[in-house]
Amino acid sequence: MDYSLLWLERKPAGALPAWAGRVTGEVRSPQGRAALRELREGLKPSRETGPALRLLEEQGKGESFRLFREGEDLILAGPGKGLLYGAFRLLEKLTLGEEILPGESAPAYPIRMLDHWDNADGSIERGYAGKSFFFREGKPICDARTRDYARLMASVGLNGCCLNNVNVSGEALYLLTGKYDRELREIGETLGEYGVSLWICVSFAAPLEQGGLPTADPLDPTVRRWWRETCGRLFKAVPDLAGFLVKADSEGRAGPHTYGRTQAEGANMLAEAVKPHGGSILWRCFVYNCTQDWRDQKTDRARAQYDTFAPLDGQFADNVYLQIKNGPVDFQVREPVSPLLVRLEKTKSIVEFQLAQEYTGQQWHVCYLAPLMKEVLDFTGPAGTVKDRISAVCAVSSTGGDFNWTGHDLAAANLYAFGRLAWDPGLSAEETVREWTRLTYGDDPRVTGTVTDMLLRSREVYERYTVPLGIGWMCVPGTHYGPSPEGYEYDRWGTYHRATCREIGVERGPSGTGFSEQYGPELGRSYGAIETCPEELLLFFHRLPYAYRMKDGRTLLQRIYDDHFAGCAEAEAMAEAWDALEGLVPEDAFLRVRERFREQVRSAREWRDVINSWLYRLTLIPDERGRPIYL
Ligand code: GCV
Repeated sequence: MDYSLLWLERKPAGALPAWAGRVTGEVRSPQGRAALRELREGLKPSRETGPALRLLEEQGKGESFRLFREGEDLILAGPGKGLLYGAFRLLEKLTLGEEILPGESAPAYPIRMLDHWDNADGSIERGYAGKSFFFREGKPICDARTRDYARLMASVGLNGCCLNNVNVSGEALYLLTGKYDRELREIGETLGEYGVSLWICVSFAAPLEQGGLPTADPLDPTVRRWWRETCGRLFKAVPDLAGFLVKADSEGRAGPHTYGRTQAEGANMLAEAVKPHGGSILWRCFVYNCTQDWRDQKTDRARAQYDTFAPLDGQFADNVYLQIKNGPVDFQVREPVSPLLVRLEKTKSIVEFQLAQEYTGQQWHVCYLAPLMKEVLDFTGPAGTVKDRISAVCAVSSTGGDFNWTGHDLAAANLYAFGRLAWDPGLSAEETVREWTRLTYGDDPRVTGTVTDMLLRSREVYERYTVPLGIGWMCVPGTHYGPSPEGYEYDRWGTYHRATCREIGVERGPSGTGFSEQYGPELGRSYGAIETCPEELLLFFHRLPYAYRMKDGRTLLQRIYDDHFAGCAEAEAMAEAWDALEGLVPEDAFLRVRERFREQVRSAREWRDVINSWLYRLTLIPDERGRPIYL
């Protein structure tokens, strides 16, 4: 096989419970049958009589499962999808050697999906793991990998897949028009067997671009009819289609604003068209001015999504989900939680994480994202905690056609953790990383200890040698890899740190852009005052002189210098720790990861030297410890 099965490679071994010797069940649904198949393949039952694992398929569309004992038998009960999730959970627990306890499990959210930014030509926007396995030469494809992808998804409880890039272009524009119905139906059925629904991205301008109409105005009756008829045909031809994901009025794409309409008018028009088919609309909130003049100090990109969408709360149809990136700007290694996630009272929302490590090392650097996801899910704002307020979760996928799916072997931990947290946001980042490490590399404590430790520290290490204290955006424009402290500074994207020889940062408190006030009075006050703002976000919220004293007495500049030295040294130490695992993990994995660490260390040193020397040249304030800081 030209790809691995990641955490599904390991199967239960050793002394299994008596019931594992026989697996029976009357299952009707495709997912129920898949559950039975997975259990038989995983447990290799050898008896015809005696204690058994029995599957009981119940009516209904739910996703929960129950486990209970009847004499010597273990019963796994639930609707088809529930059986599937239960089967994978059971196999995983047996592989980990954990006790199987009676109980019930249900997912926290009905939609738990991956958004693929795959293009029809086989490239992947911000893809760091090879070519698309969904598209080849301009066409969607369905093959054995599609099925194995679905198995991997189901094994961690994920149930949705959006096939194509939100920036819909090329042949992907015709996914809507009937040209690829057969391929979409096939992909939908294959994913559906494992409980994964199919979504596609559509262009808001489709009536104009594909439909030949003179406009895409959402209030125009001919446009509305076009969408209704297009959906009528498409949903019939592709029965597993769950709906559309839409990037509108964003980074140059058309949307309702193009026609002087609101975001609600745009989203609701599509919602009306998909509703008769049980479909939903995932409407992205990534709407901001991407043609800003850097001299304009009033416009603050961080404010944009809240300012656009909060006033529309209550105006969206019930099959619209507002899709909100985890932070107010764009997937930086450290941002505050998007205030919109804790603001909407009457509108469904879906949080969007980015497993594709666009700004977090592009799957060359190790950066375990579960701590970031937990920080977001557990964040409490004036209207409650994110995990209780959202209705769904999604993540930009990190997968591609590479052997290991995620470019960096250790980046698979992010995919795993996302699935587990989407099912149960109460889990901890530690629990998920320990599970993943043991499932992937076995139980040698030297391996599990090293790998879990480095993964748990990796985000902060990355943050330290790149952009500490919430400053963000010092990466190379376009590629977003490697340092370029002023790369985005005089550009149009609204991503400024406004560093001079005296000060650095954007003032987002009440005396500045007022962004902090979007968090309501209490939190707003805390973020808005320098003394109470969490230090890790200090330069996100405040503009400060380099001589500002941090809580530990160091100056701001010294802290930035120190972070770069420390982060880089930690990256070097992580690489050495990995080297010490030679012979303890499979050789091919060892070599792949070692190659990645070499690049991470090279890049970390570059970050350290470029950022520190740029600051030194700007300020002429030397490092108090006299370390070499200029190239
Ligand atoms: C898919 C950032 C990325 C773009 C991406 C965009 C988005 O700007 O750099 O590649 O486009 O976010 O999330 O829509």
